[in-house]
Amino acid sequence: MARYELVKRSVALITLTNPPVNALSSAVRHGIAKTMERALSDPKVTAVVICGENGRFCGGADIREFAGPLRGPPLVPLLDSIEAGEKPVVAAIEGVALGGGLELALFCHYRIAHFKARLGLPEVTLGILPAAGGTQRLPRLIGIPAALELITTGRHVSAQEALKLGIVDQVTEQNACEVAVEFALRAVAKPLSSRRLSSLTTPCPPNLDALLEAVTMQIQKKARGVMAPLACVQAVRAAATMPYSQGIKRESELMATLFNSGQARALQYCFFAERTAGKWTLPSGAQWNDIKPREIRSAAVIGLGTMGRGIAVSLARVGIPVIAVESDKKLLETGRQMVIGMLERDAKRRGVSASHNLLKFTLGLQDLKDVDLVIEAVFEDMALKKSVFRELSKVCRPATLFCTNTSGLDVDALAGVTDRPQLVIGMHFFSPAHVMKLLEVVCGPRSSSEIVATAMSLGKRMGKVSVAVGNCPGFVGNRMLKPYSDQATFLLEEGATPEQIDKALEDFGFAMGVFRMSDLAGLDVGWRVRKESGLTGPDVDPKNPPRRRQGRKYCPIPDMVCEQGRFGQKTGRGWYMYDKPGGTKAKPDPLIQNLIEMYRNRYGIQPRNITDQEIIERCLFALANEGFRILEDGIAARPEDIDVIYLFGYGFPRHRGGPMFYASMVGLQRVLERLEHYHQAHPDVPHLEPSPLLKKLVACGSPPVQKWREHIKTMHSHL
Ligand code: 3H9
Repeated sequence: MARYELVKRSVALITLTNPPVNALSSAVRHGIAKTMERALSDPKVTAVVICGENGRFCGGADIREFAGPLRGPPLVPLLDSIEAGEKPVVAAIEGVALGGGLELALFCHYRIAHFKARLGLPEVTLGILPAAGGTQRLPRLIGIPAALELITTGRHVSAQEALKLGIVDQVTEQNACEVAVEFALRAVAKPLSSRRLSSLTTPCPPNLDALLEAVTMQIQKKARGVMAPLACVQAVRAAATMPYSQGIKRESELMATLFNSGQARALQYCFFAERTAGKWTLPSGAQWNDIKPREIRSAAVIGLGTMGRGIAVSLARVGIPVIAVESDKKLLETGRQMVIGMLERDAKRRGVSASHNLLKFTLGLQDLKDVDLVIEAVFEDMALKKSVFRELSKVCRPATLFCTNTSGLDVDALAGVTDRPQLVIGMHFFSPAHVMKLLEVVCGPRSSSEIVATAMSLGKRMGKVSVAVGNCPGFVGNRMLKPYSDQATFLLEEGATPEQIDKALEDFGFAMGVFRMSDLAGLDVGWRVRKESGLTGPDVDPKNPPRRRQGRKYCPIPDMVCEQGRFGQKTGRGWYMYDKPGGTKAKPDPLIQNLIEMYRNRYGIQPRNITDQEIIERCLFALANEGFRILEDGIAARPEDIDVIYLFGYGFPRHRGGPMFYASMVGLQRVLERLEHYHQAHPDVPHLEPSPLLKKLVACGSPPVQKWREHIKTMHSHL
C-alpha cells in the first residue's frame, strides 16, 4: 500500500499504491507510517519524496471507510511525524491531490506539481471539513481569503493556479517524481523551520470579522440549511485567531459534529450514487463493462427549438461534428444564430475557442444519410415525431442510431415506425440542455445493448450524468413529479397558498418550490398534456363531477390559472406576478389568492391551517412512494438512480440525498405510517396509497438503501 525504494543512493521514494485514486485507506496509512519510519531512521537517506502510483498522487481519505469504526493509524499524528522530521520531504503531485491527499502534501516541506494536476479540499462537498490539518495549514500558507474560498466551496484548482496561490513550489511538464527527487537533493542542506506550516502564524486581513461575516451570509443564502460550509468558516476563524495546536483541536471538534450528521451521510451517499448510476445492467445480462459503445464521429440534431439548440451545443463543444436541421428557412436562420451565440459564450466562459466549423445547418433530411447518430428534438407531438422517424428510416444508412429527445412519450412506439427498432433509444435532456447535467437514457424493450452503451457513453462524453431508465409515461423524473405537484395543488384547495408551499419546500432545501419552478418551466406545457389526456378541456364529459377525473381526485386550479393566459415567467404572470414578461422576481399575486378563494367558496371547501410538516410529508412522501412503484415496475434499476435523477434534474437538495435516501433517513416505517394516514384522509388519491415495495421493505426491517436491490431483484425489469 506504500512502496519504498531508494533512488539516487540517498532519496527514499515512497509510492502510495491503492488504485484507482490511492485513497488513504487504513492499509495506506499503515504503509506511510512504516515507510516514513524507515526513511527517517536510515542514515543513508537524506531526503524523501512521496508520490502516487499510476500518475495520481492521492484522492484523499478512503470515503468507503467512513461508514465503519476508525481502523489503522489516525491521519494527523502520522502526518505530524512527516513535518517534524529533520529530512526534507517533497510531495510529487501528479493527477490529483484532493482532500486528505492535499493535506498530506501540506505536511510535506515542499510540493512539486505536474502541470496537469488538480488540487483541492473538496471535503465540504461530502458534508465534512478538511480535518487532517487542512483548515489550519492552508490559511497559514495562502492567507485567509483564498483559503476560505477553497475550503468552503471545495473548488479544485489547476497546478498553475496552485502555483500562483502559493500552494505548490514548482510546476513541471516533466515527470513530477523525477523533478521532485532532484529538488529534494538540492533541499538537503537548507533549513526546514520556515517550511513547517504548523510553526507559521496565519497572515490575517485587517477586516477579518467583516470578511467571515460576508462569507457566512453568502453561504446561508446559497446553501440554505447546509452545515459543512459554515463549520468550515468557523475552523478557518480558528486558524486566524488561535495557535496551531488549539486550531487543530477546534478543527477536530467541528469535524466530529459534522461526521456523524445526516447531512454528511447524505452527501457521501450522493458521491457514490453518482458513480453507481453509470453502471447499467439489462435484463439480458448485458452490462456497462462488457458492451462496447459505438464510436460517434458525426451526429445530427433535428429541430432547433430550445432543446435542439442546447443539444447541438453539447455535441459540438466535445468535438462532434453536428448537422442541425430545421423545417423552414426562417427557423433555421434563427436557430443558427442562437446556436452560434451559445457556443461562443460557452467557449468564452471556458477560455477555449468556439468550434463553429463543426456545425452545419440544413433544411434537408437527406443530408443526414451518412451520420452515425441522429437526435430528434422536434416538438413534443407523437404524430410529428413518428413522421420524422419514418423519413429518417428512408434516408439514413442502416447503421445510423436514432435517438429521440422526449420528456415522456413512448419510445417503443417511435421505434416501431422505423426500420431499425433495436437502434432506437430515448435521450431525455433537461432544459437548458447545454447546462443541465442530467440525461435520462430511455431504453425501449427493443433497444439493443449496443445502443444503450452508446447513448450512455455519449452522455458521459458530453459531461452529463446519465441514468438508464425504462420506458413508461414520464419515465422516472416526470412520472414522479406528478404526485409531487398534485399534492401541492390539493394543499392549495385545502388552505395553503403557493408562497407558503414554496417556502416550506425551499426551507427544506429545494432551489425552488413547486410553483416557482412551474412558473419557470411554463404552465402551458402541463396544460396541453392534461388537455391531450382528457383531464381538462372540451373533451371532458360535462356530467363528470368537477373535482374528479378518471376515477380519482382532480384539482382544476392549474387549468383555471392557464385559462387566464397566465403561463408563468414568460407571460409575466403565473402562480406569481413578475415585473415584466420574462422577469424572474416572483411576487405573490392577490388575483391568485382571489381565484383560490372563489374556487373554495364554489365547492364549499372550508380552508384550514396547514403546517410546513404536512406540506413536506405530503409532497415528498408521495414523491418517494412513486419512486418505490418505479422500482417495483423495473423502470429504474436502483434507488440510487432515482436519487441521481432528482439531484441533477429537479433541484432536490443534495444534503438530503435524494427522495429515496431521504425516505430511508426519515425511516421507512414512519413514511409508511404517514402515507397510510394521508391516504385514509384522501382515499380518492391513489398516489398516497403506500406501494407494495415500501410495505415489503418495512416488513423486512427497513434495510438501508444500498440493500433494497436485493428485495427488488425478483421483480420485473423494463431496463
Ligand atoms: C478526506 O480526505 C477527509 C480528510 O480531510 C481527512 C479527515 C481525517 N475514497 O470519480 P471516479 C472511487 S475526504 C474512496 O469515477 P475520476 C470512486 O468511488 C475525501 N473511493 O474517477 C470510484 O469507484 P468505482 C476527499 C474513492 O477519474 C473510483 O474511485 N476527497 C475516492 O472521474 C474512480 O472514481 C475527495 O472528495 C475516495 N476518496 O475522478 C475526492 N475517490 O470505480 C473524491 C474516488 O467503484 N474523488 N473513489 O465506482 C473524486 O473527486 C474523484 O474520484 C477523482 C477521480 C477526481 C479523484
